[in-house]
Amino acid sequence: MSTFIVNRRKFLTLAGVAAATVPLSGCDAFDTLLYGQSPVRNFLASANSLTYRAHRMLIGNDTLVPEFAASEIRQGQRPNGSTDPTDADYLALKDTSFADYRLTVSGLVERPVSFSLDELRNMPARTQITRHDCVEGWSCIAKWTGVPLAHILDEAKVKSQARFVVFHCYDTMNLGLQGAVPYYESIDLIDARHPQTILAYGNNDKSLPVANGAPLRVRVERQLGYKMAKYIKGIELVSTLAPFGSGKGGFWEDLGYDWYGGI
Ligand SMILES: Nc1nc2c(c(=O)[nH]1)N[C@H]1C(S)=C(S)[C@@H](COP(=O)(O)O)O[C@H]1N2
Ligand SMILES: [Mo]
Repeated sequence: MSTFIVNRRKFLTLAGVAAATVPLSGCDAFDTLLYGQSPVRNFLASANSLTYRAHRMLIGNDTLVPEFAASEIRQGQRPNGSTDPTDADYLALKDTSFADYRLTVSGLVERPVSFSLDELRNMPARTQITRHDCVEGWSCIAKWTGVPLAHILDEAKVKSQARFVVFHCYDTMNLGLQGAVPYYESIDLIDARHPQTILAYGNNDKSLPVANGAPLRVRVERQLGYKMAKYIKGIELVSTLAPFGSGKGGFWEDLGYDWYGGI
């Protein structure tokens, strides 16, 4: 379990404290803002869906983000969030260099499947040098190699009712009184099928380091860093995000971030 550094942003400190103290403190300003039906919360929610719709209208579904030259990579990908999960199932896989790893594909698919790392590496691959933008205010240019998520979705044959891809991760985050909750994320099928959306097993010409999400992490290049789940255990095709976490579509979304982190 990775210790959740609650002070990563003032906003999140407040979210974390609110989450842990709701039953004790009743309702303070931040509880209301983040968890209640406040006008501010509703406005933020509608701004999120407005951003989503504006993006989807203004930017073509397959519009690519800029890619960079190798000379523009100045450093290794800066690790952030969980960087060394200590969850037992993850440690067991790491012990054998992920030889027994299998990516599972489940949910609304005709053909539930799972793939070993070798199988993933033998699929059509894409390499791209892109810029990662974290909400904390830093960016990093790095090279990523992986299999297009669209290819995996085609292998599994997505059912027509599916609307989102949920990424289940190995690492759990310690949220104080709430206990350990697994990191998870979700994207819609437009981002999932975008040509630059890959399940990456390579970073800067090496296999993906543990600090950056080994053995497999997603790159969703038109979104902010927190959308790009690391330590992926499996992906699930779903029609609603309600059953997962607190129902907002991701670990950080459940703490108040926008589900649509479009950039
Ligand atoms: N499973 C998992 N995925 C995660 C995180 C995490 O803590 N756990 N942190 C997110 C955040 S906020 C960022 S900025 C990126 C960091 O990726 P990096 O370590 O390769 O820079 O991973 C994202 N995906
Ligand atoms: Mo981030």
